[in-house]
Amino acid sequence: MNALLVNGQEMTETSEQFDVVVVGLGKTGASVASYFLEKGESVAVVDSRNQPPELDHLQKSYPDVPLYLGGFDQAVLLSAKQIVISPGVSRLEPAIQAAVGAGIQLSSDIEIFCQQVEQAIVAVTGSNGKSTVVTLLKEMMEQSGLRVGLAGNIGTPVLDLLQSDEPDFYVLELSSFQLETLQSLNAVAALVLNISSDHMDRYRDLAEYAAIKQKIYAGDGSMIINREDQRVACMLEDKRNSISYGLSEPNENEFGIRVFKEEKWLCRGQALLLPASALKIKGAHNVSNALATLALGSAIDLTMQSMLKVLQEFPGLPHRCQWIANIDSVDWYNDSKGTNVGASCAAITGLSEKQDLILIAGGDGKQADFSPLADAIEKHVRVVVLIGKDAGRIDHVLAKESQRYFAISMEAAVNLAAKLAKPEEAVLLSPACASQDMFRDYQERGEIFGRAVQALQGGEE
Ligand code: UMA
Ligand code: ADP
Repeated sequence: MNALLVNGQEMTETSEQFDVVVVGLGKTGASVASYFLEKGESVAVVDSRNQPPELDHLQKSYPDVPLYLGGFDQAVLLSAKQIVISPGVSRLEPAIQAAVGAGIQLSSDIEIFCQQVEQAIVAVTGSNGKSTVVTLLKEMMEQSGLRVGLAGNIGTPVLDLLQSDEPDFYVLELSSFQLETLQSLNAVAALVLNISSDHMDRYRDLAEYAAIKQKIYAGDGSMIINREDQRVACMLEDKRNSISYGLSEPNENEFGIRVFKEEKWLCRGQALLLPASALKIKGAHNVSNALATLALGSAIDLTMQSMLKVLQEFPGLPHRCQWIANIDSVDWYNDSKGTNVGASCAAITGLSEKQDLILIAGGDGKQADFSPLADAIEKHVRVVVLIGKDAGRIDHVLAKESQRYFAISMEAAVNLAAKLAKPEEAVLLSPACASQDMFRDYQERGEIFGRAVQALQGGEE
């Protein structure tokens, strides 16, 4: 192949045609490349990064695969019979648009998976709560003796599931990125948990983001509807089976909350199922997640007994409002997965019911409007410690009265919060931002926070 310059960019002149050009060499791209290579198809991989995360892994497993890094090589894209795009890359990238304009088919791992599998799929999306709900559902299904394949945005690329025996159900956590290119999903039960502002660096506005989330309801399966989220409630379609849930009193066959003898109970219609206090996961947002999972589980006929057992035992996932330590009578919570404003507002509201809060927030704000966060801080947070790229943008919208400090690293933020916290207060890391400006991902951010908190105990401050 020879190099060409087109529009000032170096491009490859290629006479070779690839069955599949994979765009992006993260987890998804590596999984897609391996799926097609194992089928004997010719594959090339492009990535805008010079050192994509799965480079070493792919080169070790398939040393002969052609790789085009440091930009989306237009000639290679045009040489594809099919392009399979990773979720982290927008389909509106000019090079992708040019290839689509030239008639090349654009697909995704989720689309390929949905075309291929015959087992029932349960699909969950929403701005927040997805991983909690799909994990709860998987545990409820297993409690009922069913075999489950769980994948998608939660971390396992869907095509990897095809390497194992067929389960009874597939459970897919789908992000808006993964829904963008999806055509063939027909889930037996589907759920949009909620819509709040996220990924505004990729979408025109909230309406476009919501319309993409709505694609999860395609087909004729049961629609699980959060009746208290107006943007979700209006997605309900006539003549479709549906089950609604919310924190209000439920009508017959709906899920909701009733107060009985001064205690809040999770209910179906008139039937009291479980006191909210019996849930290990805390906060109103998690009560809502529990009701959503009951609605999903009942749509696929799980027994109430097995669902309630799991709800009482599930301790929550790491990095989600996770209690990690009590040091000098101050509680420390890791909510590193609070990666948008809605998530952090829910975490702040939930935890402030019990304690005054010091909040550590900031990172890559993805062009979010931080004003709802400023409102939650004004009401429920005593001091804020700001970190990361968009610390200044958060500072800009905070009320004058909100006490705030800046820190240059997570360790500095933790040390500062430890000095500011009073006994019986809690320090909450809930950044309301993506992590990649300072960390590999939200897990690394949460782990570094956890280590800095442990160091306080070791006197290494
Ligand atoms: N990227 C480039 N150039 C490229 C390709 C990617 O700069 O050529 C960047 C993207 O903009 C992004 C990062 O690389 O910032 C990762 O993108 P990717 O598509 O390579 O990601 P994967 O490693 O394949 O992981 C993806 C999901 N990541 C994203 O959607 C950004 C993972 O969700 C998911 O677990 C995985 O597939 C398996 O299905 C993570 C995520 O952050 C948890 N999701 C977003 C969220 O939850 O808010 C949507
Ligand atoms: P997702 O997979 O959608 O990111 P998670 O279950 O991982 O959701 O939770 C991420 C964070 O979102 C939690 O730590 C919490 O701060 C917040 N959150 C969880 N459930 C909800 C909900 N139903 N509504 C609002 N925020 C929520």
